[in-house]
Amino acid sequence: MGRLAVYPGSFDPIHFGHIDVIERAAKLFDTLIVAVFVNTAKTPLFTDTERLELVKAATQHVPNVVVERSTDLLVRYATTRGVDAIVRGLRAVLDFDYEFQIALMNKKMAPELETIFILTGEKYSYLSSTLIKELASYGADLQDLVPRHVAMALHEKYHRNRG
Ligand code: COD
Repeated sequence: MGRLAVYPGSFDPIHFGHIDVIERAAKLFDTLIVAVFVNTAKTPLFTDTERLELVKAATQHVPNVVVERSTDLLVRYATTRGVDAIVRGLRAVLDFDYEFQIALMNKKMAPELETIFILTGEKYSYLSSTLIKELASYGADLQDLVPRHVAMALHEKYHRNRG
């Protein structure tokens, strides 16, 4: 069946930093599932259906990527799907504490499941969905940060009722 990995996230919305991790992780596995999950610590701007569609459109150029959505616990989802590894991206030291904590908790719950960290592409290290949403709310130019369809979806969310 080949090696299967899952790259889980909120993807609210997906940006070039995520896409870079996806393209690189897809080279390491036979199939990479990009899974849109619920992060209970965050209130999303986009619904899960919207996030799923934005991720699908942003990854259609990578042939061995499939996009799914789940409201389950990550390790339960991964175990049910027969996943070999969880892929996470690391931007900076700032990400490390959070990622380390999640990885250890997941390891405790499913010891056979490995977490693999992919370092951010240098030119994307400053990118975060949070920052992008803030910029979008001010109508800033997003062309170096997100694909065009994501920029349009952001514009629609923040500026629908204004001229
Ligand atoms: N460069 C590289 N990587 C990046 C960049 C960038 N510029 N920006 C973000 N990333 C990485 C993040 O570090 C992360 O690894 C991944 O991309 C996705 O990021 P986000 O922000 O979209 O997703 P998160 O961190 O909100 O995802 C958290 C989950 C949804 C995976 C988590 O909450 C989860 O597993 N939820 C399911 C329920 C569950 O199992 N909870 C228990 C967890 S112990």
